[in-house]
Amino acid sequence: MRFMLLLAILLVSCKEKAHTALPGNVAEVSVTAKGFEPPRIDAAPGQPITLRITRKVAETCADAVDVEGDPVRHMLPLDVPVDIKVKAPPSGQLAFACPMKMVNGAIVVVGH
Ligand SMILES: [Cu+2]
Repeated sequence: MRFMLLLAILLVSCKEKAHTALPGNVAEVSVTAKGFEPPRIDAAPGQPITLRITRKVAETCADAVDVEGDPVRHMLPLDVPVDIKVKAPPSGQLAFACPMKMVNGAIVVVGH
């Protein structure tokens, strides 16, 4: 399980696209057929962030999202924005994923 998580984090880290600025600390994320878009959100250390996730496709296993360190599974109804308040870690990243951990995303801490 740990290995899978590490693998997922590595896969996410390797994607260089879709760095997102965070006006108002709201990060808009869509669930599309490709997964979380963008899959990676850049953040400052300890930055409070509202993840606003909207599922845009009916056919996806990402009809819910688990955030690392958060015991609550957040359901994602179709076309309804769901706000999840999180805090960026001091360094590294905060991963989020569908319940089966097949669709992955992360808040990645950059800069100091
Ligand atoms: Cu899944």
